[in-house]
Amino acid sequence: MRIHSVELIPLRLPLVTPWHTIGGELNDRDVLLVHIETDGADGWGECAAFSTPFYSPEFVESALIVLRDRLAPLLTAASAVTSSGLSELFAPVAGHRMAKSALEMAVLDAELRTEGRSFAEFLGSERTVVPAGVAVGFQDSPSALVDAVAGYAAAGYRRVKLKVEQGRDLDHIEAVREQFPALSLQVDANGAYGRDDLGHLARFDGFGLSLIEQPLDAEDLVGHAAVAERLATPICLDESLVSLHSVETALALGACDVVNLKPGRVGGYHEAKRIHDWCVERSIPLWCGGMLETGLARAANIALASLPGFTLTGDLSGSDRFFRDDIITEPITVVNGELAVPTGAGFGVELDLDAIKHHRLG
Ligand code: NPG
Repeated sequence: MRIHSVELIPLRLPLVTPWHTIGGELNDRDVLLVHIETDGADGWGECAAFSTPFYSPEFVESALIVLRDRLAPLLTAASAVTSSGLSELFAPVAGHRMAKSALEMAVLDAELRTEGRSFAEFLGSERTVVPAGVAVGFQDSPSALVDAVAGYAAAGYRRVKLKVEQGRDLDHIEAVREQFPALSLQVDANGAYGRDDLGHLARFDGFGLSLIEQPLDAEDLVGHAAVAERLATPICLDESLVSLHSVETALALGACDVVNLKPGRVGGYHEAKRIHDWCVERSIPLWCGGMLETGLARAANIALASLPGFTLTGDLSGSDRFFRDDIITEPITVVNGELAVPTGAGFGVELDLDAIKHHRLG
């Protein structure tokens, strides 16, 4: 297919409640959308980067520059583009995986809409629903955390992930576990601990957690191997895994037992599918991570998570978890603890152009 134009649309979407995380508090989700016009259907993509580089080196403005000045020109200059050929087309640009993933999404959406196929069908998925899981940000006290978890449990969420760091961990997890003895519970440290904290982390083993996510720095695979050796609770990596190669390396070193797969972080859905297939062959449990996506990437992630290798519940919640006013026309809703896999062409959601106009930055 030929790409006629690439439009970059920065948005600021207010969050339903502030999100307290490593490195601060978010009141809004700044997000960059990509809209392409082709000789077939239009396509839409979404960049996972946040407004500041607190989670990964990329951020909205860096992605905007890379997309505008580096990636989009490669795309519009090519005489024939396929989503599966983009990693080669984008090879002159090192890194910037979230920016690349946003453009890949738009091309994939356009391809599938042109063919009238859904993303789930393209992936070869057979499930019609996936379980809904929720991530809960830091709360001021264990009791506030228990209240927040109670709300999500009542809304039907099948598993809950808590953020943890030194000083906001043992008593917070304990309070939730005491109140919800049977809840499927996991924790995410976003690299908040160090190699000296192994003894402290070992105390997490008493809470019946399904996993501990990214306890140490993203680059410290050797340290993670030591944590995995010491703890009975499975270790999952997030920030450390940026490609199939890094997944292979982490597994080879014994740095993790479980993979959190985020398409934006690994450069797109094609690489995500390769990682999925590699993990399935080796029986490595996978789940789909979340980046406070709008309904667009959320819909795509739900389809991805319907593949058989996703044996654990992901950070996949309804639109109302984060946004009062999402940018898709039909919100994504949790029904009986599950989310429906979209069946429409492309990612299967329609963009609300008025909402996009309303929230557009600049
Ligand atoms: O459900 O979309 C969601 C959010 C899940 O916690 C979540 N994402 O580290 O996995 C993470 C995390 C995150 C949130 C990272 C905000 C960075 C910023």
